[in-house]
Amino acid sequence: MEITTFDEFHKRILPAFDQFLTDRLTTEIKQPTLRDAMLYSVNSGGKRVRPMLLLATVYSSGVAQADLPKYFEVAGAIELIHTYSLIHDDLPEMDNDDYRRGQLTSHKKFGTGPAVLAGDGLLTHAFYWLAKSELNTSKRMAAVRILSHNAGPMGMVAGQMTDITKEDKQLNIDELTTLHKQKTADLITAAITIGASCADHSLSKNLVEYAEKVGLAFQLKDDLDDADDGEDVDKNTFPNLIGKKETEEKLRNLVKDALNAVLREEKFDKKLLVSFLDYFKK
Ligand code: GRG
Repeated sequence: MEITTFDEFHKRILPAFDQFLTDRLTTEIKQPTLRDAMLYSVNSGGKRVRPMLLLATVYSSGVAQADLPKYFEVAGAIELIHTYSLIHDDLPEMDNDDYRRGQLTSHKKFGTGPAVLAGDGLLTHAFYWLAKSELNTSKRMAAVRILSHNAGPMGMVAGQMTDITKEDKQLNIDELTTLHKQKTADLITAAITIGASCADHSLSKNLVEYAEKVGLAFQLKDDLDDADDGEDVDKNTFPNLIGKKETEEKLRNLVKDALNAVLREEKFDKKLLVSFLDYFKK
């Protein structure tokens, strides 16, 4: 039966994907403290938005549901990178958070050294999974190239560096947009573009535009949610820079642009990526 909404897709695919993550990390990581720390953060209640976007893009490109497990290593690699970035972001020398997703952060549970190493392990292991995946060589190389470009010093790591070094300086709109694009949007863009390229969908300007708009919208929604909770009062965020109302307007425009971009995409079933946009209305 065809899956027509992102929520339904998430519900149907997630159990097997979660099992895959746990089984593979449990069998592959032999060092017990490292294994425990890596599994603790991977299984601490993340929404799995990035891997599900990757798999939804694969499915929307015409791959059958039964064949999606062939893409679990690639989708898993994105989740490992995302998890490492959160562990390191929470460290005392970065954001210094005690809790994430309602649970103790990695360094609070295991200590700072083990938390750094759990992050290092997840980052490196992501590329092991990409290299070992069932996809053909050119698809694997494309995935390695896109992920290292968007998650590394040309993408997410650069954004994080700007974030921690410009903490005391008020950034202007362009600087803040670049920071958010790198820190948050680039990994989300990678999920969608890797999904398309793995599924032989010719990567168009439209899909890249959808991915970039969704990536930035993701950060704006997170900033608005945190502002509602009274967090981030003196941080570089859009609500602090341009106000809540204007940030909401900006978010609506990003979602509208993302919708228009994906609707222009040819030879692609648009239903799942259109319905993902409901995420920004919640
Ligand atoms: C340490 C190199 C390095 C990078 C850290 C991602 C990041 C860069 C920092 C996190 C800061 C943050 C909370 C940004 C807001 C957007 C975002 C990435 C939210 C968390 O993503 P979700 O909502 O998280 O997908 P879950 O918990 O569902 O996995």
